[in-house]
Amino acid sequence: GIKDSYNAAVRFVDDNVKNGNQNKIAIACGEDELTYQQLSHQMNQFGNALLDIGLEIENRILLSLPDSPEFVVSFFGSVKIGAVPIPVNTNLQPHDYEYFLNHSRAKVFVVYEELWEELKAYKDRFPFLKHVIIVSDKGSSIEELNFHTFIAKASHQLDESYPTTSEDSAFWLYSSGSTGTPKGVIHRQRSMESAYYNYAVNILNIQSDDIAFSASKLYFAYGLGNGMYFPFGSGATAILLKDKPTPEKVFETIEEKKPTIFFGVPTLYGAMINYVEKIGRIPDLSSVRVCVSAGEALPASYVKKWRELFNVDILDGIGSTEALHIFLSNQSGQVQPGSTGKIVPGYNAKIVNEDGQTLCANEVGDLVIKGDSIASGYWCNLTENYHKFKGEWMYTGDKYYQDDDGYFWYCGRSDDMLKVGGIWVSPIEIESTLLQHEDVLEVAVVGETNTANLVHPKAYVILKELEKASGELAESLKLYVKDQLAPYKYPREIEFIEELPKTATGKIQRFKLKT
Ligand code: 3SK
Repeated sequence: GIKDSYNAAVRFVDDNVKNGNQNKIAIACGEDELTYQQLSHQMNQFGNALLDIGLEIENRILLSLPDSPEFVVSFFGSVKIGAVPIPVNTNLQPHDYEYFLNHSRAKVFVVYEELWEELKAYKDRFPFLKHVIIVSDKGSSIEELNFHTFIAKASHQLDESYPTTSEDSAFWLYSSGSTGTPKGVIHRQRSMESAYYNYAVNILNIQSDDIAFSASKLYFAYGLGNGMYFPFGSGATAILLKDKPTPEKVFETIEEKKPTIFFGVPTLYGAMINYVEKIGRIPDLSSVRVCVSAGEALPASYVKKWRELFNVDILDGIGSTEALHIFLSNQSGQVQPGSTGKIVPGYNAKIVNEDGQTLCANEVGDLVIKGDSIASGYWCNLTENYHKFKGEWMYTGDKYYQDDDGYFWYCGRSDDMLKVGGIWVSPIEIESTLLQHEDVLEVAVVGETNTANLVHPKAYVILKELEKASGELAESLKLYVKDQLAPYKYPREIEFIEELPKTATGKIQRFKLKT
């Protein structure tokens, strides 16, 4: 028989039903609420419906859905039968989805209607895709593909003994690389349990009466834990927000739904602080016992201001898609503003030099970590696997030092990647887009830090005809990128220059452009 039988959908959904939480609200999303019992039924229906169309263990399913019950049902319905869901960003360009569908060879695509309306013209370019399941708010006219029609006829009983083990692939997430082609990060059935225990239990002390609200979307590794398997792990409630998390919408949701744990990223905390100053009223955050930030380093000024406004700590931490969730974090009562805190119990960390030797306190080097939530590897990418995973240790790609008290201090990336609003952005992808513009001869993109210490992409551009340089052209170059890439990637600043710093072999020295 199969040793170590384990299924994450059974653990995070069905076990709540078995343990007496069946009538508890698992998901609150706008007006909709789903109990654990209802979630389990719909998850089983989705799993059965997949089996009905011939899906098998290890088949991949791409998900591009807003935060919603349908996201959770599709995710765990797939995991339950051993199929592998791959949540992806909902705001990308057709060529990005073409890449995901073809690189993963997903057989099923669960997608919201407006996006499919845009993508269906390119259907011929997705040779592996066999079934498209549409989630529609409007009641889609394409009956046979409608999500709710798809699951309606299926049974809500699904045998729990489906033969997955803790080592089986459970889901993938795509992580952007500096070459611009995202890597498929493979996570195992047991990864969520490990990240849940290490961070949500050890750091947040999450309990069944907690209500979790993540402004970061479920398709990010950060949001997936915050808004789904952290609350489910302890039988708590997840609040899901379908819309864009503007400061106004986020405050409105907090005041209405009264979460006890709130998760955001530094740019959102900054925007929320500005919003409060603008409206001249302090929103009621008294339900929130702890706030969390990750994605990029949280400016110390935000931690202090937030405490003044709302009398609650923001715990800053750092994680990665490959580690699945946060592995360095501040802890309640021991917040060290500006630092990323200490190692999360359950992980090990060390700072090493180029030869892999451990460095002493206060010396800057590469942060490497180990722990059970770390991915089993990248899909079909031997070279990147060699660089990232060395035995049990994973290279985070971040430069750090650890002070005498054990706190970790972030010193930048080991590569040229930028984090903008918590999302990785490849300078090379922006550069290749700008290079397609008829007026652009050469270009280099770097991260520019603003007064609050947050990063945005800035492009240094050499024009074919120098005299064309103008504010108007700069604006039209920004729009040019916005039209071709996901909108968050456009350069917020453009500077026209006459020469780029280069090595003797002609490589652009981006670090020399950083101010
Ligand atoms: O960016 C981060 O710090 C992060 C945190 C948790 C999970 C995933 C990521 C990328």
